[in-house]
Amino acid sequence: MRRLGVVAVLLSLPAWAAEGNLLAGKVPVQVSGVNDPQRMTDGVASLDGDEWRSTRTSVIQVNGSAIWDLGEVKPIRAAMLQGDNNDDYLLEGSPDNATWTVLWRVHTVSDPGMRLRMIRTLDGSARYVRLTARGGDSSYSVSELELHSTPETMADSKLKRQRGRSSDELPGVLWAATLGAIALLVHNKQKILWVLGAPFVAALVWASLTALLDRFVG
Ligand SMILES: [Ca+2]
Repeated sequence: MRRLGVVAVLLSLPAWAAEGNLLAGKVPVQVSGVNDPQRMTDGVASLDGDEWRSTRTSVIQVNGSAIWDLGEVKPIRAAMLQGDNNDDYLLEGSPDNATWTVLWRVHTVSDPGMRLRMIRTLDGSARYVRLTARGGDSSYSVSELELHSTPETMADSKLKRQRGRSSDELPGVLWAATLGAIALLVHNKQKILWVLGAPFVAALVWASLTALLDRFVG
């Protein structure tokens, strides 16, 4: 019985952690020119000041957009967005995915890298929410976006932050190099190659495993 209680608490943790965030865990219903849009609503932001293009960020192309469906028209009173510092982001709302009004013009900030912007004085409502980017240096990315119907549920301190890696391609390259090195050693049965190559292969295996863990754990 006690074990069941623990399981129930664990199962309720994601909802509890995302309390009040209308976008928590939602994926967009429409995406154009936006890479990895799920990263904007997975509950994990970049470290403040982290680089704009990383495994924590969703890169938005010029004229790119993402649209989320909240299921029904809901009041939107507060929002926060962590994005590249020197660009403007635009959040618009719609009752029908056809007519749009501006909910929040997200301003630039002077400190470099991924930076959090928050607002608690919004007075809009929407079923559909659209995010686009403009201005700045045309290098747009967002790591997390939250919308709240009441300002009280939104808090900077509740937002989890983790450093992103600069590239998704590195693990693939590492695994290819590791498998290639192992195949070479197996194929060449000369002892000297094993002696010289073993530390290299061990280092590659270690780098590949840590890159894999980094991808799935953090
Ligand atoms: Ca995120």
